Amino acid sequence: MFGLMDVFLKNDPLSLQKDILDHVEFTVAKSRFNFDDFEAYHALAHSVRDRLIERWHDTQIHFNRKGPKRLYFLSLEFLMGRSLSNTVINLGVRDQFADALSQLGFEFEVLAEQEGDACLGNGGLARLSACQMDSLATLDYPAIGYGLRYQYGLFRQVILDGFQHEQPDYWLNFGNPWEIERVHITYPVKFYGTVTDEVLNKEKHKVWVPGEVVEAVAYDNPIPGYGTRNTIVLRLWAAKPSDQHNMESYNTGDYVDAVVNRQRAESISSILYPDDRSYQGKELQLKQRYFFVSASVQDIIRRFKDTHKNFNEFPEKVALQLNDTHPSLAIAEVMRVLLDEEHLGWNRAWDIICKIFSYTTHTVSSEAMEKIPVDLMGSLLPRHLQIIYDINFNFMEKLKKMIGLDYDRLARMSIVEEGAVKNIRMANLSIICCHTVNGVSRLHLELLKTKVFRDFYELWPHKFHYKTNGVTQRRWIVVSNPSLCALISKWLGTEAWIRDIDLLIGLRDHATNAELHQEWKMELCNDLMLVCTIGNVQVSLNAMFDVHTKRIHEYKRQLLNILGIIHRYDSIKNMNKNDRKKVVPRVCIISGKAAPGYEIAKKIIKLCHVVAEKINNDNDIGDLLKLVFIPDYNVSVAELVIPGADLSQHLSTAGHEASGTSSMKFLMNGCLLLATEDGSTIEMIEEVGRENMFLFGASVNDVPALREKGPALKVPLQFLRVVRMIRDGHFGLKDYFKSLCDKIETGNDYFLVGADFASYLEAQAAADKAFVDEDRWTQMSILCAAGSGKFSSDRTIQEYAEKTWGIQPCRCPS
Ligand code: DL6
Repeated sequence: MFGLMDVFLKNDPLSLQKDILDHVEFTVAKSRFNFDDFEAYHALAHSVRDRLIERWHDTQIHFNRKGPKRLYFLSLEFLMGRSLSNTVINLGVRDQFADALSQLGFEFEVLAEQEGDACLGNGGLARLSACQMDSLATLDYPAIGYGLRYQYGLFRQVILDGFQHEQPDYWLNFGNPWEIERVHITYPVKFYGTVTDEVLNKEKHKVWVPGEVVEAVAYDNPIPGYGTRNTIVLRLWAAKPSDQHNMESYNTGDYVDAVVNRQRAESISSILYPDDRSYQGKELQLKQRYFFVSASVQDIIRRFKDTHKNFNEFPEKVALQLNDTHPSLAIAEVMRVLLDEEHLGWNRAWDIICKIFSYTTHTVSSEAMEKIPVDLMGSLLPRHLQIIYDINFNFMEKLKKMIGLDYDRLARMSIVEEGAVKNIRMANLSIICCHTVNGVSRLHLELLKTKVFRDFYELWPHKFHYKTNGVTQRRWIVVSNPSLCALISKWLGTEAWIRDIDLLIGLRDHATNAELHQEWKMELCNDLMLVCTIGNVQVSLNAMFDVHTKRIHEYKRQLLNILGIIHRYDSIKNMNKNDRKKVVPRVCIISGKAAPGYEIAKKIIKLCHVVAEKINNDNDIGDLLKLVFIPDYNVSVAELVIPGADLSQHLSTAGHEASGTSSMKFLMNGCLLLATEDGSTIEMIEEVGRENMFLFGASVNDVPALREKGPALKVPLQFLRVVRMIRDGHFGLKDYFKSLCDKIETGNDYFLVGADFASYLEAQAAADKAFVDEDRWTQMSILCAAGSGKFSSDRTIQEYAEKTWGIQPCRCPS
């Protein structure tokens, strides 16, 4: 008999080869004597998955035995990227699999390239969720992630003649070996209908009679921890037609229409909305949110009730984290279940709500906060609207007693926004019902306290906290930069930093060591992968690789970068031969997607292309300057680009980036940062020292005064000159770019591109100067990596676990 934790699956070369070939034969259904790379990848992925499932089952059994408090992490977006390399590294079987494959005549890295990216998210928030899942597993926390299994992930960006076009990402086309469909784990999700009163045991209860029911089916994606047997799960919901409802239409004889209508249910989980900052209040978008929330809440309550007879212990066993307001309907849903299905009564239900929910906001502006039109909510979720009104009524009554009849403030703090269109403010709902509200950097919390949520902060200062974001070193060093990983382990004398990132600080002791410098420089020169990614633009390997990758947004100021590049080009053109010899060759790389409806962002992409066309084809300047736009930025592209970057740019207008996480990945990889003092950059200055960064621009305190100056704001001549070049058609399409230039005209320049231009050029000049001093640059680079430990998601998650969720590690025996 096997006992718990006995390992079924062996990892010796013969066992692994047999497993892979078995999967070729029986899962992929190809002959084991004849299969290609793609088929080999699938067989390999299934062999790895078997090992994941084994550990996941053991972890579940262990959690069930121990019965710890669990974290339920609700997020509408997870940007997971590829799974294979990360999984084998976390399971500790990468080399074993690579050996087994090589004996079968395949190369691990080649097969890994066969995998497509899982892009079930837009940007920062979504990739953060993926990093946090990795840390939750690694740190042995009993957690489950919940989200939506979109059939179409974030659109693919295709560039045609320099313009962005969007194409659907039907990522499941070739199957997804990393998920397990749980046909038996399904829940009905209700929409529309009416609410009636019913008397049960002499008490009045509300009964929601739905107009439509859709089935939620679970797809489980196991997430392995590193250096532990613990494997947790990301459970994604897919919509399927339900058999519970609409039988009427079959009976009326319209069979074909009835089937077609059923199929429509699947559209709920079909597409990820591609806007990263705006909620459009569309019916389908609201349906998606409620669909994933309702299925998750049913799953959570079912799990709790498996082992508990009543709800007394619910807050001791359940922590629910809202990743921004997208899942905030969960508040009304748990309340509804406790009131209408469990019949707990308002006071008990409310007491539970206030103890279990926490909320993290990822936004800095009040305008970007999510609002749902009351009419829409009332028609789709009639019972939830009633509950939200009741929560609001109670809150308003309490508030009046606390602050008096200050009607302006009461109106601002109300969950219901009055106006031509009445809205439900999801952020207000979240703050009122959650025990903790977290920002994602120290500066972000300051902005929440003083601006965005000021009224609430003054009422409940104890609720407001911050947990500076972090990223996982497993993905962003170990997987994506194996040579740097080996170098760090060699110099620290241990691989323990992969689980205990604080050890990275030990690199400081060697920051001036000539031998390390030599090896580190070799590592920094390792730009080949990046060069391959660039494609057909010829570049010099001696150049500085200067990278700016993130969603295209006015506040992220890719425009400032492009204007700086035009200035550099113009300056080189006007230099004599001798001066040109002193120029540091640059390869400028920009990459990122613009939201499909964001016209100005799309113009920025086109501008980048026309400028690149001009510069890259100008033989007069040769290798001194190149500009490349890498299309379709995603996690896999980031894994190639980040290790090869020398300098990375983070140019947000101060006060606009809640945290920023790509900067953390670059920093860990020893890439120097050219940045404004915004979001988490401020904390990076404390960790690595101002002298090891290239900082520029207005501080968050300067920004309002600069904006107020309007047309009187001074901008440098160089700025006027480069804008004039675009206006005059130096790069073509002058009419097309007119609106872009108008946006940065003095008096109109909300994001202060002109105001920060001189200081930006100074920081760029400082970067050039530092780059030619190889020893200085190398030392700065080592110190950046050494000081990056704070920005691991392990630290973030530990802070959340201890200070917000109140959960403990629960380690599965090995
Ligand atoms: O917290 C993760 C990430 C931050 O690092 C970025 O600064 C912030 O812009 C981003 N926000 C979003 C917007 N989503 N919403 N809501 O992705 O979050």
